[in-house]
This record gives sequence, structure tokens and C-alpha cells, in this order.
Amino acid sequence: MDVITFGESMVLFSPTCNGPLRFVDTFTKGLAGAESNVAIALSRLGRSVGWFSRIGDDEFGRFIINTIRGEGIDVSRVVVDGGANPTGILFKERFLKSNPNVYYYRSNSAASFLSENDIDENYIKEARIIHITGITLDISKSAREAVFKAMRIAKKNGVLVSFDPNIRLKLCKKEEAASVIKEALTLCDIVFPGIDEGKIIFKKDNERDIAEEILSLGAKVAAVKLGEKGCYIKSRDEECYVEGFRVDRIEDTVGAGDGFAAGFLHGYLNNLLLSECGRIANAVGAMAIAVKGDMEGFPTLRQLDEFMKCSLIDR
Ligand code: KDG
Repeated sequence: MDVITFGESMVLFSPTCNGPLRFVDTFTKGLAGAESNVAIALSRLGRSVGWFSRIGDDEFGRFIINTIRGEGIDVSRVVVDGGANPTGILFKERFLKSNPNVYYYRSNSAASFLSENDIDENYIKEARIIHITGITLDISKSAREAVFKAMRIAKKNGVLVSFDPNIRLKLCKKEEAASVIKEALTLCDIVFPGIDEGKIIFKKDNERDIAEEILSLGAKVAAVKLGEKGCYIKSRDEECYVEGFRVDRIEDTVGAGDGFAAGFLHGYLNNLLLSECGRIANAVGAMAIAVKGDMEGFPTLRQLDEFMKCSLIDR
């Protein structure tokens, strides 16, 4: 397996019109979940990927597993909750901006019962990379313990640990998020913070300082997301800025960071230069925001190549 990831996926209801949810009557159904988004983006790029979680023994759980399996991802380690804990739900609410409001219905969801028992050492150690996000650190104490167990297994077995802080202030207070992420960073190799997250974790608002802090905790690479400007990447012996791609119309910014992480990991697995990994990351992130939905816009390898070539002509 190239990449294994785990964390909560939810059924996502997106309103078919703008405005406060109390006036919205119709929704479309989709899939949300930072880790499954990364898994899907990588699988579309041709990578072998495994994703797992706990899902409810309900129709939404079956929808999630069918969708992720349908993307060609190994779901053999997914656990169907034996009790009555349901699959989590997320609603979006749109006004005029391209980044929607989100409302979670996920406390005591099946995935919040993820625990160390769900981490299979033999499965993790077969991967080249495991990808973790800060969301799993914050959905419950047992899920947090599962993350640390998976990271320790990865470290012991030479599996790279990729980490996206993905701070969700609806799940955790700033101070707690910062302290647990700092602890996790001591076990990480490749880290994908945004500037806002750098401010919360390190109280720094400059990409160079944020990357420096991350490397000082032990990571090999920090790829700091700079929105439409692209990204700044730093390793122990290289650093570069990589320009972002333009899209004609931004439909939905959710999922861009997951596309960025997947694009970067794809390049990294191909041993490309960090600047080239950053270019692919920027491209997948840009393609994600051009389409409504958290994961619908992630490209296949051919679509990615075409987008990158066209953008070259545009410049
Ligand atoms: O990164 C996108 C995710 O945030 C989204 O798909 C939903 O996982 C999600 C969350 O917890 O917010």
C-alpha cells in the first residue's frame, strides 16, 4: 500500500440554495471526511490506498463504505459499530462566500469510538506513508490514542508519517489543539499547515517561521499552504516558494487542503523535487475548489496533466 489513512467520514448534506438552513428545503447528499478525501484524491492519481474508520450500522455507513470502496480504496479494516452509535452527519450552509458554514452532528458517532484496538500493526507497517489529520486527534480521547499508536508503529517500522493539522475549532479549543498537535509533530515526517494553523500552534504568522518550528520538532518537510499564492516548502537542506494555479470560478473551498496533501504525497512517492511536489499539490488543490463538494473535484492523473499543461500555456 502506498498510503494508509484513517479518521471519521460523514454523510454530507449540502443545501441546493443559499441562505440560513431554516429556510432551506432541499439538500444533495455527499461524502465528507478529510482523511477519506485524501485517500480518494490519491487513488484517483493511481496510488494504492487504504482507509479505515468505524461507521454506524446504518444506511449512511453503508453509503460511506460503498462510495470509498467504489473509488478503489481498500476498506478491509473498516469496523461496523456493533452498538447503536450512528454514522456522523455534516450540513453545509451557504451565503455569498465560497467557503460554507459547517454544522456537525458527530458527537458519540461510531467514528468517535475509534481506539487503539482498531490499529492493526501489520496493516500499518506495510504502508509507505500513513496520513493523519488533527481532526482525529480531537474527535475523542480514544481516537487520539489511536493516532499516537499508529504514529509510533509507523516510526518503529520506517513508515513515513504525513500530518495535516486540520484544526477544527468546533471540535477543540485553540490551546488544547496547539498542545496536542505539538506533541504529535514530534512523530511526523511531512506536515501541511496553513498560516492560520501556524498562528494557533506556534503563535507565528510567517510561513518561514512556521516551517522552521515544524522542522525543529523533527519533521523532514513542512509544506505551508498559502492559499491562492501557492505554498512555501522547507526541508533540512532545501526551501522554495511554489506559485499557485488560477481557477476561473471558485465553487467550494472545502477539500482544497486535502487535495494539496494528496498531490504532494503523490509527487513525494515518485521521488520528485520538493518544488515539483508543491506544483502538483497546488494543482490538485486548485482543481478541488473548482467543483462543489469536498472530493468531487479531485482529478485523475490524465485530468491533472491536462490542467497543469493548460495552466502553463495561460501564464
Ligand atoms: O478537509 C475537509 C474536511 O474538513 C471535510 O470533508 C469534513 O472532515 C471533515 C471535518 O471534520 O470537518
